[in-house]
Amino acid sequence: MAKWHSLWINANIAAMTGGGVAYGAKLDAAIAVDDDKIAWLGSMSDLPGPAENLAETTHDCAGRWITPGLIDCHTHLVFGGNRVREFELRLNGASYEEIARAGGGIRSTVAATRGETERELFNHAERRLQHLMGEGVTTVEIKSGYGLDTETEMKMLRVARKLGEKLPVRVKTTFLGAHALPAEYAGDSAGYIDLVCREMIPAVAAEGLADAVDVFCEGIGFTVDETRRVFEAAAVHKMQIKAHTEQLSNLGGTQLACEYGALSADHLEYLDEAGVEAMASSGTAAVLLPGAFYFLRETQLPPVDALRKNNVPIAVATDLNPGSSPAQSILTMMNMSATLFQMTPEEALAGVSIHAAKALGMQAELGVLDIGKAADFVIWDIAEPAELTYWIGNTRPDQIIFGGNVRS
Ligand code: DI6
Ligand code: FE
Repeated sequence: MAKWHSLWINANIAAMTGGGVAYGAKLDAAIAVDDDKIAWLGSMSDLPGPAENLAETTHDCAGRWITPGLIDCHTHLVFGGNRVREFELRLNGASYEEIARAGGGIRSTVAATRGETERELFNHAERRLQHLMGEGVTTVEIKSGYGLDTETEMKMLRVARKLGEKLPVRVKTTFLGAHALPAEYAGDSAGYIDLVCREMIPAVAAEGLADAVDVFCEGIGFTVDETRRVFEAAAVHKMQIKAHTEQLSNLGGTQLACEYGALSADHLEYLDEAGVEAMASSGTAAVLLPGAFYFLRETQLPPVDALRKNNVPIAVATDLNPGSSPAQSILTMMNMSATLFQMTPEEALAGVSIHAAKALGMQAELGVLDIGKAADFVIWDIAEPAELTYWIGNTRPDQIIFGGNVRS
C-alpha cells in the first residue's frame, strides 16, 4: 500500500459528526492525510499496520484533542480606521446622535474605508485575520459594506479575496452594499437600492468578487421591500443569499430571506416562532453573534430553544466590525454563546464547525472530520473539548493543519 502523506496518532478526535455521540468523539484515534483531504480516520486499533510504516510523516498527539478547523462565518473584518474614539465618547456620556452629528458612527468607517488604499486596507485586515487564525480559524467569511459606492465596495471585496490568496485560510466573500444609506443618498434610499441592484451587483458578479449577497434589513438599515429588491437582483446573477435580520426589531426579514432560500439569517434576537418555522422549512442556518449582543448591551435574547426544537442549525461567529462587535476572538464568542445564550459547549463548537460550514454552503467539504473532507484541523492541549468554551482568553492551538499542511 502507498504511504499516506501524514498521520496523526494517539489523538482524541472531536469529529463533530453527530450520530448521538457527544462531539462525535473518537477516543484513542488517528487521522491520515493525503494531499489536502482526510484519507483515513479511525481507532488506533483499526490502523492497517504499525503506525511508523504508514505515512511519510507521523505526529504523536499523546492524547491531545483534535477538532475541525474553526470557521468564523460572519465578519466585516476589512475596514478603514476604527471607532475607539466613539467608544470613549459614548462611555463619557455622549449620545449616539451627538456622535453621528459629529461625523461618527458607521459613516465615519465609510469615510475611513474610502480613504484607504487597497494595500492599507489589506495590511489592517491582515492583522485582524491573523488574530482569528491564531485561534485555529481556517475558514472565514468577509463582507463588504463600508464602501457604499461601487468602487469602494469592489475594493473591499478585492482585499478580502487577496487575503484568501496570500494567507493560509479559506475566505468566502459576501457583498453587503445594502448595509447603510451613504450620506450622498440621504432621503433617497430607493435611489441607493437602484444603484446596488443595477450597478453594484452586476459589477461584483462580472468580476466574480462575491460568493453571496447580504442585506441589513432593519429600521436603521433597509426595509423588507428594499431587501426583496436586492435578493431579486442577486437571484438574477445566481448569487447565494444571506441576511442580517431581526437584530434590533422584528420586521420579518427572516421569512423573506427564507423565501429566497438564504444560506443563513444572522443576529435574530427578535426572531419569533413564525420566523423559526420558516428557517426550519427552508433549511436556513441561524448565525448568532454574541459579541454584538454584548457590546451593544442588548437584553433581548435570540430564541435559542425554539431554534433547537426546530432543528435549525445554529452557528456562532464574531461579527468582527468596528462599530458593534470589535471581537477578534472566536473562542471568546464560544464562551459568550454559552454564558449569554445558554448554548452548551458542544453546541458552541458545532456553531463554529459543522453549523458554520452550513451557513456558508460549504458543508460538503468542511465542518466535520471524516474521510474525504478537507484536511483542516486543530490540535489542542486540553483534557476535554468543553474547555474551548470554558476558558476566557489565552487558549491557543498546539498545531493547525490547513489543507493537509502544518501551518507555521
Ligand atoms: N449590524 C451591526 O450590528 C453592524 N452592522 C450590522 O449590519 C454595525 C456596523 C457598524 O456599526 O459599523
Ligand atoms: Fe454583521
